[in-house]
Parts: sequence; C-alpha cells; structure tokens
Amino acid sequence: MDIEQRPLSANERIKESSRFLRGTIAESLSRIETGSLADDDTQLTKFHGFYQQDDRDLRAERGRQRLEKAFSYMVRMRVPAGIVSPQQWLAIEKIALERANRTIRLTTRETVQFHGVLKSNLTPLMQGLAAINLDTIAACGDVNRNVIATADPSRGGLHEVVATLARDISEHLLPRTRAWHEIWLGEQRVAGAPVEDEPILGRTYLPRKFKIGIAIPPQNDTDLFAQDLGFIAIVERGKIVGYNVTAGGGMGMTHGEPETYPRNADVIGYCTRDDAIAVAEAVVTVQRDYGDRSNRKHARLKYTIDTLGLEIFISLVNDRLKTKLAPARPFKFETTGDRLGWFNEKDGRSHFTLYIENGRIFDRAQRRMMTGLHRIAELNVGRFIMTANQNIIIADIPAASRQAVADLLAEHGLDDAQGGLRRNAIACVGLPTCGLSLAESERYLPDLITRLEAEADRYGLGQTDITIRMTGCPNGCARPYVSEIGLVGRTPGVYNLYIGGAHEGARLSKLYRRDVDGDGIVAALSPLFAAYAEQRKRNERFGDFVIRAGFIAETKTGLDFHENLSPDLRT
Ligand code: SRM
Ligand code: SF4
Repeated sequence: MDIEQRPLSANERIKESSRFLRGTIAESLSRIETGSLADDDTQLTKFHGFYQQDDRDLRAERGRQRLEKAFSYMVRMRVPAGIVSPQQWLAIEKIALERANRTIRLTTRETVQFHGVLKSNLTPLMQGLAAINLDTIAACGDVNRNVIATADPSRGGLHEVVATLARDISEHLLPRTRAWHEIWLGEQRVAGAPVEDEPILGRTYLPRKFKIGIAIPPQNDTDLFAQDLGFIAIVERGKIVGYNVTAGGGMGMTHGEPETYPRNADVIGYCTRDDAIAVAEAVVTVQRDYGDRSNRKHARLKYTIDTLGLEIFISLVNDRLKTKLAPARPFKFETTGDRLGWFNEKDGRSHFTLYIENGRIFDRAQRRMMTGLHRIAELNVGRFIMTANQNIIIADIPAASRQAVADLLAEHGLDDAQGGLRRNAIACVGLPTCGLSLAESERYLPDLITRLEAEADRYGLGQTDITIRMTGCPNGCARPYVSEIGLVGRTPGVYNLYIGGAHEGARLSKLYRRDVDGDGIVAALSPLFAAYAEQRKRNERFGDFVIRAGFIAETKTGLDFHENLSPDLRT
C-alpha cells in the first residue's frame, strides 16, 4: 500500500491532539492515588524528557500482592556537547540524592539520566534543573535529541567550535511550544500571544526520534555512523573550514524481523561551517515530510533513505538548501574511545578523563565516584564534560589546581588504570528500569569482562584496546553493532554475539554466535583472542582481523546485516 494511504500510527494521533505536547500531563500529575500517568501522557512526557518505568525486579512480587507496579520515572537532561560547570554538577548531584535513586547515570549521548524519580518529585526536579539553566526539553520523543560532539578539550579552539555548533543546532531544532515551561515552571500563557506553531518540526513533530553528532577526526568518539545526521569536521591550518555530512545511521532492530536492521550512515557531501545549521534543518525537514508515520518500526531516517534511494534523498536535501552540498573531503577516523587519565599537560590547562564503569556514578567501597566528583567540583575550577563513552572529563584544570585534583582522585580511588577491554566497554542500562530489556546489561557486563580479560591476559592482550558493548535488547543503545565485539540480549542470561565491527566505528559487525550464555561467550571469544595474538599483522585491529582471518564475513550495508552469517552458523 502507498505510504500516504496507510493508517497513521497511534502516536501520530496522540501528538496531533496533544495541543503542542500538553495533553493531560498536568492533570495526570495531580492524581495522587496512583504513581502512574494516563496512557497517552506517557507518550507525551517523552518530549518533556522523561519516561514512565517500573522496577522490574519487584514486578512479580507486587503482582502477587495485587499492588500497583512500583512506578517511577527516568528523567534525561538535554546538555548539548555534554558540558556542565562544577556548580551545575553539584546541583545535579543534589537532585540525584534528593529526588532520584541516589545515582547519576551518564548516557551514551553525553548527558545525565536520573532513575527512580517518584511522580511527586518530577516538578521539583525540573525546577531544580531550570534553576541551574538546564532542562530536559526534547531529551526523548519524536524530535531531535541531545546533540553530541567530540569531547576533547585538548583540541582547544576546535572543541569550542563543535561544542558551539552542537548548542546552536540543538536550540535551532527545539520544539517551539511553551508546554514544558508551563507545566513544570508554571509559566502562564499570555492573552493575545501569537498562535503556536512548529515551523521546523511540524505540528505532529517528527515521525520518530532523530539524532545528531559532530566529530573531529581522528576521533570518532561520537560514533557518527550510528547517528541519523553527522558532521565530520574538516580542519585546515588548525581551523574548522566545514563539515562532511553523514546521514542515515541508526542501530535499532527487532530480533527475528530482518526488515529492521542497524545501518551505518552514508557520507552525503560537504558543507561550509556557516551552512551546517541550514543542512541540519534541511535533513530534518526531509525526514519530517517523507518519514513513515504509519509503522514506527520503519520510521527512522535510515529507512526513509533506503525507501527513497540515497540519490533521491540527497537531491531532496539539496532542494531545500541555498548552497548545495559539495563533494565530501578526505578524512580519517582512528578510534571511538576516550583519552583516559591525564592528558594535555602542556599549556597550563590539563584534563583528566575519569573512567566510569557503564556511566553509573555512585560510591563503591574502593571507588568513591560520587564523593570524589563532589569534592573536585567544590574546587570550582574548569568544566565537566560528559562523553559518549559514558565517561566524564574534568577539563581545563589550571596548573595551580592540578595537584589538588590529583590528590582527590587518589584519595577516592579514582586514578586506577583499566584493562584494554574494560576501558573500551559500554553497557546500556537494561534491567531493572528499562521496560524493553530482555536480559541484564549494566549489571552483568563488568563481571563478564573480568572473565574475558583473564582470557585476553593469557594471550598477552590484556592492554590491547578492543571495543566491547552490551545491550539488554536489540535496540542498540550502547551501539553494539559498530563495536568489535557486540553482545545483544535475547532472554535472561542469553545473548547474541556479534564480531567484526571496525575499531573506529565505520563498519557494522555480524552475528557470530546465536543464543550464548556467559560460558558460551567466553568459549567463543577465547580462541579468537588466541588466533589474534598469534596471527595479527602490525597494528591490525581485532575487528579487522576476524574478517581477514575468515572468522566472519564483512557487513557492507545495513541491508546485508542479517545475511551471510558466519560459516559456523550456516552449518
Ligand atoms: Fe536508547 C529506547 C536508554 C542511547 C536506541 N533507550 C530506550 C529506553 C528509553 C527504553 C524505552 O523506550 O522504554 C531506554 C531507557 C533505559 C533506562 O532505564 O534508562 C534507553 N538509550 C538509552 C541510554 C540511557 C543507554 C545508556 O546506557 O547510555 C542512552 C540515552 C541516550 C541519551 O542521553 O539520549 C540511549 N538508544 C541510544 C542509542 C545510542 C545513540 O543515540 O547514540 C541508540 C542507538 C542509535 C539509534 O537511535 O538508532 C538507542 N533506544 C534506542 C531504541 C531503538 C530505536 C530504533 O530505531 O529502533 C529504543 C527503542 C525505541 O525507540 O523504540 C531506545
Ligand atoms: Fe533498554 Fe534495550 Fe536500550 Fe538496553 S538497548 S537500554 S535494554 S532499550
């Protein structure tokens, strides 16, 4: 059936009748007899930056006791480029301690999530953020999400340029509705105010979520090929002159539905620095007008591009631009990782990237992350930059404060080094909060890595950088399909194992073992480590090696992701 003739998805109706994202959220909040919201409101609150969840560890027991689910909320901040001041950090910590589950969760999009927020705490939380000039607008929902940018303050002026671009794009593409300010801050609608409109996003917003990243080669820490839209900085004589533009990346798929697939973005051209925002608007509005509003599993830009064809998509984008995209310029990525520990100790400002296991900040006996960061923030120097690898950079530390920061890091057990797998690992949240999780992720990967690092050590690979990412379901929140080793939850304790992604994030991986448990994962990877240690060429990355050595075929496009399984699986 023609896309225009198919019925709109239920979410389109909810958006249409929401009066620009207001719905009945205010009424839902005032209902104190339940911890939940009205059904339609649970879709609209995503645009306000939060999700209704329930503690899945408690679900069965509460069901037995005929109690309502243990409802709480996950609230996600919008922080373009992930930069906050020490004072903002202290306020974020206070909110986590007083209004959430006493942890701060750094995400794969350079921001913070609060978990376990009770309904009665939502308004004070939002007001607490507004008081420090932060918000949660468009952190979730069918809109442009938090814009991420290479998080490396040692790139000096280049970093400032991409961070500013991230902020500018984020502001430009924000919903224009004042719904967030009215509901959470009590802003009154002024009589006679102009009729509301959404000139860029449209009255029913985008067909689906939309994600933008910016990278400065050789760093691909923002995983550009997994983003709907990406900007690759082109640097000439120390200045960013423009950007290569990428489009059509995305990770999500559904097990057993081959028409859903992860896709690596295509490089579609080049634009000058001044044209980047116009390009962002053009790509977003093409997706607004041509995206699938009937089937939400087919609504991301990657499917729009594959349905239209790349050439037609590019011409639609060019039609909306004053200056058409020029041919892409050469670029080279080398890594998706962060520079952990101290770096840039030369020009009087140094930086320290603090490794945060799976982005979860709380005090453990040996690593007192929450208190350590609190004490460092109290020094009130520099900035805190959250990375897309779920780490945090204490940036721009003046020489006079370097020793004080180093002492605090040591005192709180935060200056330890990690092995080559652990420092390159990312896990999504998974259980118990994520409603879509099929298996553990954040709570399991650390233990699995301990076992895998023992194997890597046996072959002398303990300090070799290999990217490994785990998700509790195939939605891909830790971007497992662009890592060298990917683990994707199937059912409790059981994962699909993917290998062969590129270390610098430019190639998708492929399914290597289906339905394996922890023992099966170790048994499958150990011989690969052995072969890699013995047969690798100089500087050859693990992801490249497993393809060259014939353990897995190369994935060329999203469309062939499910085909051409590894020889083992075919027999
Ligand atoms: Fe995600 C849904 C967590 C980055 C693809 N993601 C979810 C939800 C909200 C579950 C839900 O819909 O009920 C998860 C909340 C779990 C919880 O309890 O906190 C969730 N996603 C996360 C985070 C927190 C993972 C993390 O551990 O860091 C990341 C938050 C980023 C942020 O700050 O905005 C997160 N999610 C991603 C990424 C990576 C990225 O953006 O670079 C992806 C893959 C890229 C992409 O979008 O294709 C991603 N999340 C998804 C999808 C699949 C979308 C699709 O196209 O099919 C879903 C499910 C959906 O949208 O239906 C999803
Ligand atoms: Fe939840 Fe799946 Fe995303 Fe993990 S990948 S946070 S399990 S939606």
